[in-house]
Amino acid sequence: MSFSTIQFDHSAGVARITLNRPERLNALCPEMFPELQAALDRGQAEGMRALVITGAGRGFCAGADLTAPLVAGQEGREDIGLTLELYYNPLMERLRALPVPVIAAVNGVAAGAGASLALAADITVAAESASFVLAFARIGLIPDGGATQLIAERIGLARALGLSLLGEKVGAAEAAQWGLVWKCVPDAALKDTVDRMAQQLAQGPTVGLGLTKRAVYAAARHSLAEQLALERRLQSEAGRTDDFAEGVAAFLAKRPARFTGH
Ligand code: LHQ
Repeated sequence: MSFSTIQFDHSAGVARITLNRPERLNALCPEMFPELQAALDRGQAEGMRALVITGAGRGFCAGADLTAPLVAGQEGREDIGLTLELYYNPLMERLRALPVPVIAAVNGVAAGAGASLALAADITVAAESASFVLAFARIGLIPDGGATQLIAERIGLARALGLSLLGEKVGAAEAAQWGLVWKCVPDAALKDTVDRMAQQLAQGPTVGLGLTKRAVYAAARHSLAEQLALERRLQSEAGRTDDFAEGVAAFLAKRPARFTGH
C-alpha cells in the first residue's frame, strides 16, 4: 500500500510513522486508519523493535477531521459510535497490544482523539511548545480513543475531569509536571531525544520489554494475587529468552549486552 496521509520509514529496528496532513494539523481522516494499520503491518513484518509516532508540521494531531464524513449506521443515520468501532478503537487496541514499545513524539498541539493517540503510546515525549486539549467538550462529545481511561490513569480523577469538562489546553511543561507525559523537552531537542530513546529500546531485550508493557497495563485491572500470578507467568517467558542469558553474561563479564530481541 502506498501512503498519502502518513509517512512510514523503518531503519535499524526503529519504525517511524509521521501523520502527514500538516495543513489540517494532521487531523484523522477515514483514509488514515487503513494506512496506519498497513504501516503497523509493515513494521511488524519487517521486525520493528520500537515504534515512533509523530506529526508533520506544527501540529501533532488535531483529532478527528471534523470535515470528514461519518460512517452511516442503522437506518442510514450517521453514527460516531460506529466510526469509533470501525476506525479508532481497533487502532488504539492494536497500539496497546503491540509487543514493542511505542513512543509518541508530540511536536505540537494534540487535540481530541489526537490527545488520545499521544497518550496511547507507552512513552509520550512532548516538545515545549506542544499542548494537549480535550476538545471533545467544546463540540458536545465525550473523550474517546480511550481518553476517559488513559488520562485518569496517568494524572488522577481531579485533573482528568477538569481537563475533560473544561476543555482547557494544558502546555507540555505542565503536562510533564502532572505526569501526563514522560518528559517535556526543548522543541529543537525533540527529534534527537526521541531518536536516541527509540534506538535504545530497539537495541533492548525486545521480548522482555513487550512483556513488561503487558504486565504494567494489566496491573490496574488485577488484584495483587492476580498480578503476582501474571508476573510469574510472564517472567517464565522472559527467563527463557536469549536476551536474558546475554544480559546476565554481559553483566558478569562487565561488558555491554548485545541483545538480539530473541
Ligand atoms: C481541522 C481540525 C480538525 C478539520 C484543525 N478537523 N480541520 C471521533 C470520531 C468521529 C467524529 C468526531 O470526533 C471523534 C473524536 C474527536 O477527535 S472530537 C475532537 C475533534 N477535534 C477538535 O475538535 C479540535 C479542532 N481543532 C481545534 O480546536 C484547533 O484547530 C486546535 C486547538 C487543535 C489548534 O488551533 P490553532 O493552532 O489555532 O490552529 P487552527 O484552528 O487555525 O487550525 C489550522 C487549520 O487546521 C485550520 O484550517 P484553515 O483552513 O483555517 O487553515 C483548521 O480548520 C484545521 N483544523 N483541526 N479537527
